[in-house]
Amino acid sequence: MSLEFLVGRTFDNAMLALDLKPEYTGALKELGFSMEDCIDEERDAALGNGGLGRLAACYVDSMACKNYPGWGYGLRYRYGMFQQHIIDGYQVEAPDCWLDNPNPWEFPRPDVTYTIRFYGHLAPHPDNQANKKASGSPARFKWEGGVTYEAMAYDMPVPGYGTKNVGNIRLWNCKTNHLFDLHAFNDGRYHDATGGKVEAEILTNVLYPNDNHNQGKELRLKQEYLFCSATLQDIIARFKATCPGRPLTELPDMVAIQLNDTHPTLGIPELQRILVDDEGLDWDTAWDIVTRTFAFTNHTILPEAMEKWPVPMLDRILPRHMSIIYDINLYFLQSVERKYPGDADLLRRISIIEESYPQQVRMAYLACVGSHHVNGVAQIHSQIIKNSIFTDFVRYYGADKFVNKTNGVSPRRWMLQCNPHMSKLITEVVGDESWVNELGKVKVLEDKVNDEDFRRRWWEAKQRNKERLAKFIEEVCGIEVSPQALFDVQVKRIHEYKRQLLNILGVVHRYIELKGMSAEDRRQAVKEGRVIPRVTVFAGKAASGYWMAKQIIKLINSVADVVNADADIGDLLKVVFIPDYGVTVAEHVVPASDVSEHISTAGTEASGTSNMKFVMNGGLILGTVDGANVEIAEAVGEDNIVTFGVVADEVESYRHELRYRHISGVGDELAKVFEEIGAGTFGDARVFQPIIDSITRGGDVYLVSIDFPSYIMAQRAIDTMYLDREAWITKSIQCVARTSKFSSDRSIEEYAEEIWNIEPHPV
Ligand code: DL6
Repeated sequence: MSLEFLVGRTFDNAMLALDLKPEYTGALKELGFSMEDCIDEERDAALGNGGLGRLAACYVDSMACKNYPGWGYGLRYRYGMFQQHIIDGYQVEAPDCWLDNPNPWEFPRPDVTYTIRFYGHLAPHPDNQANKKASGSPARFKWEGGVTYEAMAYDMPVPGYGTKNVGNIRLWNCKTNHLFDLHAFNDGRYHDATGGKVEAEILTNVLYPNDNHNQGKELRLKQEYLFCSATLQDIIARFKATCPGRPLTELPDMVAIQLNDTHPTLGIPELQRILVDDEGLDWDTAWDIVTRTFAFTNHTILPEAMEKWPVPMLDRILPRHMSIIYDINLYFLQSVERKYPGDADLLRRISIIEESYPQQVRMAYLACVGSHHVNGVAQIHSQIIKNSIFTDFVRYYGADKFVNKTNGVSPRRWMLQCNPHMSKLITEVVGDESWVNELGKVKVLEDKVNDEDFRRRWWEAKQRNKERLAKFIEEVCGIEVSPQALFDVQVKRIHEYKRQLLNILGVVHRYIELKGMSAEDRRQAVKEGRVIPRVTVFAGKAASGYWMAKQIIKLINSVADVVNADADIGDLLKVVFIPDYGVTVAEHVVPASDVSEHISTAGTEASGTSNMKFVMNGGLILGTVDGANVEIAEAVGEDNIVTFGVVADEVESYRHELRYRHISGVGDELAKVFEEIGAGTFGDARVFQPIIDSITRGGDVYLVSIDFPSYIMAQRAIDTMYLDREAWITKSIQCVARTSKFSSDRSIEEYAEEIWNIEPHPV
């Protein structure tokens, strides 16, 4: 269950999966069309913000390819992730009207429609007395009144590569069952006559554009519940249809539900409600079914991303669920109290209800209590959650409930589809295309590391990808870049913790150094390899309400304007911000990187997945000791990655020092950069002052000033490494040969075996 699926385009992926691309290309040619143009006509299905949504899409792909009987459930947003325009250097949002034309990749299922209730009141169930007397468990209720909407299913097929299995993403669309209020119409209240319809449509209208940030909006809560209720009703209906006569106590033997972060956590009280109120099971039997069915993936520890819903809001919109959550919490706390008698502080800390004003429901805790397993998404992250947000739960439940499932990405989309040149070479070495479903086979590339001809062709493949990206940059941004330069890219959501700021300040530092040389010095330095021509590429969206992130975009574009127009600098440094980053733009960028940056403050990035995509395409990583970078370093070897910066364990003490100003100043090199910005070199300095203040006066929460010197050194190390082209090619080949761990097939196999207890089931 995932509120986000960042699918991107389907056409190319489907042709490759069905091995139809050559025939289709030939047929289109006969008709006078080019396949590339045709592919470019498709709009991205952008039903997600970033890594979390793209991960869900990769996982459905892997389930299909590996023949696991699994579906994705999500919402069919009318407007997906907003389109980003850059105007005068600033991000400007426009709606993503991806459904304005009919979507050929979906099957409407009008027969699969469920009623979803909001508001209303609780009435005792007629069976209540008997039930309560018999079991002593909480009462059964009838939830009545309020408003009801209808959720209708749309299925998006996901064909598996090299198999007849087809995965499915079932997306819910909301409509009302009161299409027209004739009474209101007859009273002359024309607007009210269709008001219900309008409000219902609003529910699945728009994806909330927040990545790692919880806004706490009422409409979002309703979206989450609509999603959970429709999905749970559907799962029960499918269980009854496919296992006729079998009792619901067998549901966990037939069904496993994975919660993609806390967003679908209302599924837990919803299943309990269905089992107790609709199906008439007693509380304990129902709760046993629930806790054997759900498992929960945590994707972040950023406090601002933690979902909490105010009790009064939940109580008003979902009164039955609030009462169920109270009961879940009561039984949980009673059992904690039995294990650790008299520890009132533990009960306060571990309670699903936070005793703030107003009280809040801690969704991560509810997800943890209602699930049989909780997992993080990279080794370091899984360890961090055990030592931080879930530390009391680890003590209570024992460590076995808390596991790691390192993320992965689909080699179909992120190698075969986006990088045909490199894929062709791999296929040649492996002997066939089977590596696409069995990525371990790319290991044989190691045998080719000393093969002259292969090395030359490997380098050429990367060059062709860089040429393609250069052409794309010229078309989209109007900036000419040299494919001979080192391509250094950072493409991901714009967020202070991801530190695009560190990167652009590093670019300014480089610019100052270049400007400080005479023209002759520069020529000589290039000749001697002391200066490596560079193209620094940025792309990413900022949440529409995230002011600081939007200012960082403005800074990047302002620096780009000045640097790119500077005739002294020419091809030695170019800065590009590609607008409207999404899956399709990523497919252009990922195969073309020499270096990609994954430079979050240590301990803040749960995993990252683009880091995996870049290494799989023969690009080196410049990264901090964070998220999946750690495991990538282990896999490719310390020589094939450049790391820098403080480690996670040190972050808190640096923050403390910075907060209380025990560390003064920001270091000479960063001070020079701030002076240059302050002098107005990149436009009105007042615009950028708040960014500088966030470091010099705001406590520098993300430790930009602390990591800046080591970042500059790491960038120098990369320049030196790139000079030695032969060594670089070796590293690039080894990166690809050693990345099989990061296939989403491996992740899915782990989920299947260790959490879901399911086996492949080929059609
Ligand atoms: O697990 C997928 C992805 C990770 O790779 C990123 O490191 C992490 O930031 C992201 N988390 C979120 C959390 N959003 N919420 N809530 O997007 O998940």
